[in-house]
Amino acid sequence: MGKLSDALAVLDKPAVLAAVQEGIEAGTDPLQLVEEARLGLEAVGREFDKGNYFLMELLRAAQIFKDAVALLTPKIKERYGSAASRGTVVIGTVAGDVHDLGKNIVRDLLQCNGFEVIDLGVDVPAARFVEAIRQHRPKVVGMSALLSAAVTQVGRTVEAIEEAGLRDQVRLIVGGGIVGEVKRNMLRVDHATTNANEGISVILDWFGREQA
Ligand code: B12
Repeated sequence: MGKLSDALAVLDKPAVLAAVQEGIEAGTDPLQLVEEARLGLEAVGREFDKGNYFLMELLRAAQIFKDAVALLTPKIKERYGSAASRGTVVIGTVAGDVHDLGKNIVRDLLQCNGFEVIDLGVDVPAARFVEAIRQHRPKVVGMSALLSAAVTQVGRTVEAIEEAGLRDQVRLIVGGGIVGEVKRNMLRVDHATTNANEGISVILDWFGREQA
């Protein structure tokens, strides 16, 4: 791990922000800095798993990550911003799950790439996804889920979209920590990834192919 992820792993906010600033000044790709910070959060998760950290530490880590991302967002916009209007994507964290740091990064990156993003927030019930598809007619629906328990909710959301007769109008993409479970459970989604960049490029590809 690098300086940035190490500092986040020990919840040293001044060192995290200094490492981000240093990276910005050195011209490092802001998304690479986000990824490094994400690795730091992963380390925090491992400590939580082992019982060395508690909820307080998770919350503190999340806040430090947010502060780091706040410094990086203008740089991401500068580097990746696009004026093109490509269409609409609906995104949300599924019911029962309130993790949103990853979802927010994907939302910002989609906006940078010229998409209109309808962000449904966290703990989003299946019916709310269905309602948003009817209302906004997106080509793509993104679901974020980090809790293993949330895999059922991803399945329920897919079923609700199918039952509403809307499945052939949208492509479904899932991101977050439960991607492995989504694949193992063979949920009927079009793509699953733990990598925001891969997700964006798959979505760009879907929009490109449909416009061609
Ligand atoms: C920060 C954090 C929290 C914060 C969340 C703050 C917030 N606003 O999001 C708080 C403190 C609230 C929290 C709470 C809990 N947490 Co928590 N948390 C984490 C932690 C440390 C980091 C997650 C994170 O934000 N990572 C950084 C982001 C950037 O990464 P990401 O989400 O993976 O997103 C990237 C990609 O996956 C992708 N992506 C994400 N979404 C999407 C969507 C689309 C469409 C696409 C294309 C891509 C994409 O792009 C992102 C950028 O690359 C993880 C540890 C870990 N290994 O993940 C545990 C973790 C997820 N939490 C865990 C647990 C158990 C909990 C709690 C149940 C704890 C408790 N006892 O209360 C609660 C659950 C609350 C709930 N109902 O949801 C477990 C889950 C275990 C499991 N498999 O079920 C983990 C893995 C920790 C652990 N090792 O035990 N948590």
